[in-house]
Amino acid sequence: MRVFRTCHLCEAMCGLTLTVDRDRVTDIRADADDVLSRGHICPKALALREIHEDPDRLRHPVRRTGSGWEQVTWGEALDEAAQRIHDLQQRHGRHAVGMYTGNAALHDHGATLGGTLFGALLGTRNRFDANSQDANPKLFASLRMFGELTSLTVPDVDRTDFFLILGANPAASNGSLMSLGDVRGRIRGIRQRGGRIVLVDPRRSETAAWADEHHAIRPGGDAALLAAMLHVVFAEGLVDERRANQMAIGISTLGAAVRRFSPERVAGAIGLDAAVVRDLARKFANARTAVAYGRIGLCQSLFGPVATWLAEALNVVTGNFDRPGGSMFARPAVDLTRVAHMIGVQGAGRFRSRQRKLPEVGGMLPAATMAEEMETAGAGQIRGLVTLAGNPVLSVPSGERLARALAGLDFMVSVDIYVNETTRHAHLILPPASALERSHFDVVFGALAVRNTVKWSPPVVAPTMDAPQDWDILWSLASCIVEQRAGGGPVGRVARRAMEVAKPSPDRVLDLLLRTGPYRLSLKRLREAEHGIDLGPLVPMRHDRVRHHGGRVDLAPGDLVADLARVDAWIDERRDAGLVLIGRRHLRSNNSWMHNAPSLVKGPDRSSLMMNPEDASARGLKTGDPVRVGSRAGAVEVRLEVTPDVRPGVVSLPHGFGHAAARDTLRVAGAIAGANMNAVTDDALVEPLTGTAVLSGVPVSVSPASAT
Ligand SMILES: Nc1nc2c(c(=O)[nH]1)N[C@H]1C(S)=C(S)[C@@H](COP(=O)(O)OP(=O)(O)OC[C@H]3O[C@@H](n4cnc5c(=O)[nH]c(N)nc54)[C@H](O)[C@@H]3O)O[C@H]1N2
Ligand SMILES: Nc1nc2c(c(=O)[nH]1)N[C@H]1C(S)=C(S)[C@@H](COP(=O)(O)OP(=O)(O)OC[C@H]3O[C@@H](n4cnc5c(=O)[nH]c(N)nc54)[C@H](O)[C@@H]3O)O[C@H]1N2
Ligand code: SF4
Ligand SMILES: [Mo]
Repeated sequence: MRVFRTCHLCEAMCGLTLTVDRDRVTDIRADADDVLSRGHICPKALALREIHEDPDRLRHPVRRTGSGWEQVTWGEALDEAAQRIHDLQQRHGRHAVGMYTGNAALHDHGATLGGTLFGALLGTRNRFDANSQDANPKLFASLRMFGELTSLTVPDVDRTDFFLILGANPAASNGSLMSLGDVRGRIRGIRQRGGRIVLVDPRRSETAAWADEHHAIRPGGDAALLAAMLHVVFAEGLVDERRANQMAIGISTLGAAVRRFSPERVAGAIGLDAAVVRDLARKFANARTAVAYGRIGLCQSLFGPVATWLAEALNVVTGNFDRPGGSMFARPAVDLTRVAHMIGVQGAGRFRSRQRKLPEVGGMLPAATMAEEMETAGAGQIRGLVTLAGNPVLSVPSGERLARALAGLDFMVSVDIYVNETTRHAHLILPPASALERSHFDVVFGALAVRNTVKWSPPVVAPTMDAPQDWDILWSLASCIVEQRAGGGPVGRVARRAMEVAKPSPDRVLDLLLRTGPYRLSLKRLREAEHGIDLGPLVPMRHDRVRHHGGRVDLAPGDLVADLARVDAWIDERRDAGLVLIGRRHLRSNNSWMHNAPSLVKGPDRSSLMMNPEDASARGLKTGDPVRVGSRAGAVEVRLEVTPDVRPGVVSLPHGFGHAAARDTLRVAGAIAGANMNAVTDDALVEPLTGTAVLSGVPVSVSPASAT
């Protein structure tokens, strides 16, 4: 039997054809007829089968004992978890229980909706998610510029003549906050049409091979670069006055704010020649259409929101906003913003964390403050934690400190498929059934696609009896907590029963969202379209997506303009010859959790520290040497890889490694181990407007491992 399905592993949403023989997946290949991916696929898709069959993947709930893990029934596990959560909230207030939701929850509509509803039921202010290591600067810039947190632009890759990519490596990541499907075909298509691709990245990444130009910027330099490009655009009369005035307010304030950032002034700090900056600004402004797109490298820098704002401002003032070939909004089949409003994801800064007073974004506090909120006694201290589809020990800065804080919690429960570096600290783990046993729909990434398409996928193999999905687990746990809140006993049991009876399926909810969405579709229609439905190229959406100032973009939000003062200080800073650490991704890896798939980890070690030959010879180091990478927060030992691909002064490590602590329960990953980059990144380093962790540009020292 053949089943067509969208891959749920990353944002590209590739269409797959799976062959199934009596509930065994026997083959996985690209679906050439998929409306978005058109036959593209990457090596990770094959790992879907390995994860499905992985003997280390949990098949039943487990409880931690003094010597290991014991199997418990679903009834026992849910009752115990609910009781412990309820007790902590009763004794210490509702904020005493925290929740962390990870990236994997975004790739399943049941977990996305279930996680949000469950978080709301907990009623705690201490909710965290992966976005504070990821997209919050983009969300914040959208809130300020468009008046809406979830109005996220995507580059119109299919029609642009000039694609400026800053701090993204789609050749490895397959695209982020731009779902491309056919990543390579779509991006390389730009040059085939005679367009240009310019990459700005401290490392000559895999994407550099697709680009016409690569500029190795100093980490953190993008805000200054973009301000200088805007300086040139204003100074040389390259503003598209007609379109800019029609679309935006604050143009002259922006022009005045960037006046002090001449290319000559920023050149030394960003490590690029003034002539290069000038030339780039002119080419961008003079291109028939152009789009500046910034991602992780910008969002994880010291200046995430400012850099993101300036990139979008460049699109707007050059007339490249909300028009084909420029920066546009998707028109997805499910209106993400409406869903976000329904579940309370809208503002920022409405409340702050207890200790460091860091702001929430979309109802979530920065995860960089989790450890201190657990360690610091007093009202509001986090004593219990729920994790859902996340691995913060490997994904949040100062990961080792966080691991120690987790070990000190009164109670922790994880909804996860593995006993890993994070969940090993849980008292109970509640595992959902295999992802191939559930239907699939991309609520989030459908709203970020570079072409409007929609697809629903059926389960690949029949759901196992008694094996709940994330949605079911969260709903059941919520029902048990409601039972406790109603005082247990007969009243409690009735309350629980009522909730269980009322439980809709995620697909029921989806059907409703589709029917009330902009295309008035239904689940039935999607079931019939097994390769998806093409809804056409991106269309102008400004009047719907820009929700303030009569549909006009604010080009000069007060707090972002004010934050340019930090960019000034950064430019004028005296720099020593020290090193800064940046991250990287590899096509065969996916954050922290796919190293247990044998086909993905075979081959060379991909967890090395990359260093420029200049820096290596200054330290007497060579490829293969074990080295110690250290910062204020911590140190790890890794193997060195000397390469001219990173610029001098910069070293690069991938995140998501460091599996030694879980080697008994993740046997494949444990054998390759690698080091946890986030043992070196520092939870004290956050961007002030959003509290987003600064994971790129972290000051480090590197020395021979034997010297320590
Ligand atoms: N230094 C550094 N740190 C980073 C980054 C970086 O670039 N550099 N990137 C950041 C970014 S962008 C992100 S998104 C985060 C990601 O970090 P997190 O979201 O914290 O974690 P992931 O590594 O994605 O781990 C996903 C977890 O979900 C589990 N899982 C997988 N499938 C399922 C499922 O179907 N259901 C459930 N319940 N669990 C499942 C896995 O076992 C794993 O525990 O990392 C961030 N951290
Ligand atoms: N194969 C694979 N695919 C993935 C993931 C994965 O782990 N593996 N993770 C998924 C997730 S959760 C996300 S969020 C996306 C992220 O997708 P991308 O945003 O494409 O992320 P990266 O591949 O980490 O590329 C970031 C690039 O920024 C560069 N950089 C670092 N600092 C700076 C800086 O200061 N300025 C500039 N200009 N560049 C800088 C780095 O060298 C790196 O090449 O990928 C997703 N897709
Ligand atoms: S690119 Fe992403 S969506 Fe496509 S097959 Fe690979 S992991 Fe799956
Ligand atoms: Mo991410």
